[in-house]
Amino acid sequence: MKPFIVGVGRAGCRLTDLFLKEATGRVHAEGLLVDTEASELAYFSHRNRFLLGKNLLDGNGTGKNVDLGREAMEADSYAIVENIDRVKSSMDAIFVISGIGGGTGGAVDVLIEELQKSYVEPIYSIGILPSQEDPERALMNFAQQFKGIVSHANAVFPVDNDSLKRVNLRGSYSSINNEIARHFRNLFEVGEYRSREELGENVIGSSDIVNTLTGVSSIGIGSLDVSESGGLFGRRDGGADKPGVVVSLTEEATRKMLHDFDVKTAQKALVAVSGPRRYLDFLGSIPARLWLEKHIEGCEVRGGDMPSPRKRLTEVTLVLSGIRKSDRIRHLYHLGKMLKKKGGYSEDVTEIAHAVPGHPDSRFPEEVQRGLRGHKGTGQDHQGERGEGRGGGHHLMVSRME
Ligand SMILES: Nc1nc2c(ncn2[C@@H]2O[C@H](COP(=O)(O)OP(=O)(O)OP(=O)(O)O)[C@@H](O)[C@H]2O)c(=O)[nH]1
Ligand SMILES: [Mg+2]
Repeated sequence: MKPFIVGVGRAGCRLTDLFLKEATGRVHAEGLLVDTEASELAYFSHRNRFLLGKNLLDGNGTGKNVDLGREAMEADSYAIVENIDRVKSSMDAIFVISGIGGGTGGAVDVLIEELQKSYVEPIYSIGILPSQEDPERALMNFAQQFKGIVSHANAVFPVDNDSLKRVNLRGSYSSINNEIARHFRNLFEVGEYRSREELGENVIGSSDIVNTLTGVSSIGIGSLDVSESGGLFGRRDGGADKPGVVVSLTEEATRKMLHDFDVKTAQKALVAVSGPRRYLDFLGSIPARLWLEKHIEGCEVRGGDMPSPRKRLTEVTLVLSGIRKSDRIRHLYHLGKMLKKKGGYSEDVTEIAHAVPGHPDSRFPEEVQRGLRGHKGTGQDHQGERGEGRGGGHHLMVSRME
């Protein structure tokens, strides 16, 4: 798939820069960096940069104020379209990447709406969820903006910094970004073939991705290093058969998604099995597809094989889409709404520390704290009402977040 990537705000620009700098191998990414802060933009050498809200904010950023971010976006979103037209060659989809808790990154709903008017290609959002280490303002921005982003985009990939970080958030940004890039690179490789030897038995292309993606979505990877001693059969399952390994890697992928949600509530799936050809026998992705059909509610499961002669890994890249239930997102959303109702917010780090789950003086009810820690829910409450908007039924989860 040929993506055009628009990075908005600090998180969005850093991630997009990664994709553009390392657009090697099968992936051909083009993109544009957009920020309200001139000093942040100056950090990148990439020439496709756009200073958002120049007249309104004078290059000084929004100070985490998403209403200002939206105002700047309303004034400039058409100029962003003109910039995209100037630099793009061919693309299958546009990916807008941003931190939803940011004053700038949270304002992407306005941009996505404009992009929908200007392009026939689908518009996807990769949205960083607020972390327990972010200021309260990030949660409030998230609660204000998430629904709008989901309703305007063809699909949204929430990414949970808290589940990807190592020790503390600030020290982990770069490793988290590499991890996010690794997942989306595997997705962008789908349908990009440089030679006959990269064509699998079951071929999938970017139209399969487009037909799969709807509503809240996620990606996970299960991988096995086949260059290690023992190879495919030696390490994981003793004498297991190849279909068994593909199934166990698929299962692993469901446990390593970019945010935590109830896997069985997904409506659609796409699975790509890649690796050295000798490890992709004629069944390829078929066992993964059969396994997924049994483990998710929906029955639309697509799959294909992508032989990669140069890869050391056999990988199962799994996309789940039309997700109906994520306790994690629901808790973040409620927490943000609650803070907003309480009125005002605090930038004082000692106050914020008290809001951190587990802190003895934490001001949040136990139920909310559990959500912040990223615990799985009780598994009750699977029923949702039908949501409005693009894509129809897959907005269930969001429509319940009142
Ligand atoms: N994964 C990841 N997250 C980041 C990175 N930088 C910031 N974030 C997170 O993204 C969210 C938004 O922060 P920023 O990107 O700094 O905000 P912004 O979009 O520039 O908006 P402003 O408030 O106007 O500065 C927060 O939840 C941050 O923790 C990054 O490099 N990687
Ligand atoms: Mg910023």
